[in-house]
Amino acid sequence: GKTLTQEASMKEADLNNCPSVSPYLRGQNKLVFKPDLTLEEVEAKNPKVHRGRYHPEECKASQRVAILIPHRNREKHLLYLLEHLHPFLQRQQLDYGIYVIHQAGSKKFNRAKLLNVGYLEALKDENWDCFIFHDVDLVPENDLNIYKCEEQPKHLVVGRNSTGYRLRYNGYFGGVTALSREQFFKVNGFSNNYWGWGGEDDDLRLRVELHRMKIIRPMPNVGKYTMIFHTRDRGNEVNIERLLHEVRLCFIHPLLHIS
Ligand code: UD2
Ligand code: MN
Repeated sequence: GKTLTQEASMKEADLNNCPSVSPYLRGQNKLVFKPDLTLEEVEAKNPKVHRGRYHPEECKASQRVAILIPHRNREKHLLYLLEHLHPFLQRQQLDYGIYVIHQAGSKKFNRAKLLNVGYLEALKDENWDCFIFHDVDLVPENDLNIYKCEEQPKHLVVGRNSTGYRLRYNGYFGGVTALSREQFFKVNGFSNNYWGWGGEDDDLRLRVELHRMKIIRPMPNVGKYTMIFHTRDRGNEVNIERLLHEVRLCFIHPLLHIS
């Protein structure tokens, strides 16, 4: 006879591909943040998620997507994000896993390094096709903002509530980005050298440009996020060296420009 896993994988092989547009999408969604939300409630609402992973039962997803969330001391934000992201990703019929990469201790925060660690660790579980690098405090408002990778690196945050939903500046690449396994490998990931707040997102953009890739974005009415209010965290003070790193990079590579 066949083993259970063989049977399961045969079943999966029989499935049709998921449609190019999921029938469950709703578009713009009004977000509500309940002050007394608990993890148990979020778990109860997502019975088909196991250890942060889910895949549609009715069809075969086109990409396996890992969501990587850098984290320290933002428990409430994490809860709100998980509450919204699980149903959001399921409506998109994705085969996905959510990873929270936690920085222990109280030394300077290093978002970029955490995301590099997440990429390498997640690949030990599964040969993920696509990686979404995701701030803990950004909740997507519109499920037409598809959490899949494209031919070019994708910046998903066109606008946030706090900045009037406009692109912060030309070349802005922070918040939530989608790079395929190959794209992220090609640019050699993030720099590990940005300790504290700022610069690592612009550095990644420069890496992308150096490899002659072009950043794409969803339509402004689709790439909308609510950033849950916060002040600057202790241990993530502004990194005054951040501009120095970039100027150095642009000096070595005159093709680049800082914007
Ligand atoms: C902006 C970018 C962010 C990053 C950062 C500079 C947007 C929307 N986001 O975020 O992607 O480039 O500037 O570093 O433009 N975090 C913790 N605990 C901490 C500190 C940070 O969990 O103590 C994580 C968390 O996922 C957070 C992210 O790091 O969302 C970015 O930190 P932030 O939210 O304080 O910075 P912000 O909003 O200026
Ligand atoms: Mn933030």
